[in-house]
This record gives sequence, C-alpha cells and structure tokens, in this order.
Amino acid sequence: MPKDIIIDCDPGLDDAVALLLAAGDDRVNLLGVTTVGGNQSLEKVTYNARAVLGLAHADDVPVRAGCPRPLVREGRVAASIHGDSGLGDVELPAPVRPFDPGHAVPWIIDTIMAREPGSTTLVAIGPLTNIALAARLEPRIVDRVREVVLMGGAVHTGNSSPVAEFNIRTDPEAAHIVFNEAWPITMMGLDLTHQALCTREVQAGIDALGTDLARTVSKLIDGYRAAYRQDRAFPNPPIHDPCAVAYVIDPQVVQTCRCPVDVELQGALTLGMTVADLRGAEPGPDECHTQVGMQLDASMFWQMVTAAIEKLG
Ligand code: PIR
Ligand code: CA
Repeated sequence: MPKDIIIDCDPGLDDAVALLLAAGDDRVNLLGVTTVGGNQSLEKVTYNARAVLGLAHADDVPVRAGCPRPLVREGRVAASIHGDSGLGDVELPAPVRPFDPGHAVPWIIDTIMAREPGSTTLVAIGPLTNIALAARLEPRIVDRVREVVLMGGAVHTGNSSPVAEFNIRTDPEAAHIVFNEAWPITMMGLDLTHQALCTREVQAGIDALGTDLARTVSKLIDGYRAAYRQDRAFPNPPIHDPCAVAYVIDPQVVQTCRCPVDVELQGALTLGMTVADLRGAEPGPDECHTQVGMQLDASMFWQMVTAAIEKLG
C-alpha cells in the first residue's frame, strides 16, 4: 500500500527534485502540493510547483498556494542559491493545469480530516508557516496525521546562520509551533542532507538515462552546483529536500536518533536554532515525539532518485 502524502514546499531547485521523486515512486501517493513563500516569492514558487508537476506528467495533482510570508518576521528569499526565478536559469514549459483557487491551509486541514486517521503524512520542505497555521486552525489534525517529516533545522551546523538552517530561520515562530505539537516529527536537518551530495558520478548516472526529463534535472543540478560552489565552497551540492520524501518511501535510507528538539526564539546569535537534547539514553517513542535523521545511505538514496526520474520517462 503506498503512503499518502501532502508536500508543502517552496520550489526551489531541490524541492523540484523532491516533487519528481514523489511523483515517480509508487511507494508514495501524492495527494496534493501546497506552497509557501521561502526560497522565492509565493507567486514564483507556486508557478514552479505547477511547472515541475507538469514535467512529471502529474497535472492531476492539486496545487494550492499558502502563506506569502512568515508569521512574525520579514520574509527573506534565497536568490543567491535558487536564482531570481527560484529554479536557477532553467526555464520549464509553462504549466498547463488551471490554477486552483483557495488557500493551502484549509485544503491541508480538509484533506487530513476527510481521510482515515493515521493515514496522511505531511512532508514539509519549506518554512513551516502553513503547517503551523493548520495546527492552530484545526488542532485535531495533530492526532490525525500519521507523521510530519520535515526538511529543516540541524543539530550540529547551520546554513542561514552558523547554527540555524534556512527553513527554520525564515519562520522560527512557525517552527516553534510545529515542534511543540505532539505529532510524531522526523526532522531531516543539515546533519543528514549534507550527506545527499550530488557528485559528478551521481550526475553522470542521471545523464545516462538520456531522456528530456533527465537532461532538465541535470541542468537544475548544474545551477545548484554552481551556486553552492560560489556561495558556500561546496564542490558538490547537497540536494536537501528529497531526503524527506526518500525517508517516507523507505525509512531504511536514513538512520535516525530519537531526542527532544525545540526551536530557539530568543537568542541573539542563535535565533532559529533547533536545539536537540542528546544527553542521556535515547528515549522511546512514547516519551519523545521527535527524531532526527543522522546517517544517510547515499547510494540507496541516489538509486531511488535516479529510478524515479527514469520511471517518469
Ligand atoms: C537551500 C535552501 C535555502 C538556502 C540554501 N542556501 C540552500 C532551501 C532548500 O530548498 C531546503 O528546503 C532548505 N532551504 C535547506 O536549508
Ligand atoms: Ca525547500
């Protein structure tokens, strides 16, 4: 039985790869895609989400635009990495599907409430604004989702600041809300996603598929590689967001550690840091609702991504 997922995202070069993985792997069923201002403006990331689903022949998947900016703070885009459009300089065919009116947050709530309890997984790969608002607007979703799997945060490093990751740092109040609700959360932070490096060898494997889609993905990765070289001195770019989807597809791809996690809202140097308590013995799932991805099986991960691109043709 495939797992039903909703992806909340801000595409974003790596969000685009996450959407393709979800569309191309039979072990997940993509119920819908919701968007949030993050890597680029809400308007741009929503356009990009529709265009990427078009590439994946997934034009029947609903797309709803959500919050244009964080709950409290000013929005800040990541144009130095994702470019002015949000997808580097790759121009995708214009989306054909009509634009769905209606806000993402009530759509998320209605979708979760209409389905079997414990059957819907929320995969959040942008700032957590929509997810936090959904939990406040309809608290019953907290018991009703199967799990929240998110890309964000970090235990030992940052990218937006020395200790804070971009998605959490962009809307720390929303992240605070999400981490303090009792739903099961699996956090795929930078500790894990910095292991999802697209090496030349991995990229050659994608190129070898020889399809138009593979060429487009390779161009997206070229843009990401150039930006990460320039901005971050990474020779190979970390493709963060598909790690969250890969974990839902097959949890074996990630080794996790269970520990309490909270979000810093006060610190002068540490705003938006995800503070993980790694002291003592690992708690059980009844005592602690959060776990953190620590070790990625990179070869299994890239096999999944490559196979999904191949399957989409
Ligand atoms: C990636 C992102 C933001 C900034 C940089 N430098 C790199 C986006 C990705 O889409 C991912 O969801 C998360 N935010 C990684 O921090
Ligand atoms: Ca993202």
